[in-house]
Amino acid sequence: MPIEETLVLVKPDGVARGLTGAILARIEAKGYALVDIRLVEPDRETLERHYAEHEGKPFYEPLLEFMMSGPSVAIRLAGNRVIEGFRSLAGTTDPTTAAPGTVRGDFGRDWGLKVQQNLVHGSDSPESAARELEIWFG
Ligand code: DAT
Ligand code: MG
Repeated sequence: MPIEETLVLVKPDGVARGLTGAILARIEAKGYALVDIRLVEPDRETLERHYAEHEGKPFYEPLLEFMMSGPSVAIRLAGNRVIEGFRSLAGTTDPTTAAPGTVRGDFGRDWGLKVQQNLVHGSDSPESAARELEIWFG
């Protein structure tokens, strides 16, 4: 059983809406281990590194602005195949159509929604996880 680590962010909308606890409850119920957790207020440079793969895309600037709109919670999370497992728990990127039972499907609001307001981030590969954990936890 490959024990992995991944980076999870509860994004500014999740923190502002008071959903951090509900999201952590799902993570803990799944059995994942919290290795480290902290409240973060990233500067633009940190976010440019984190979202480097999306530079130049139409949603890039609004995404960075949104991520600087308030604090996030950064979590170093460990577990068996946790990289893929957390993304399954999070649901697909657009909350409008994310499956019920997922964080984005259950908590993503249908009204006034922007795709970037999808509550959580999870690394998408072992390479991304290593890179992102270095950015957020050093
Ligand atoms: P994910 O967060 O599911 O890994 P991603 O890496 O493709 O998705 O995109 C990063 C974030 O950018 C995503 O959480 C929300 C935002 N985003 C992605 N596609 C978007 C789009 N078409 N319009 C607006 N925001 C988008
Ligand atoms: Mg991604």
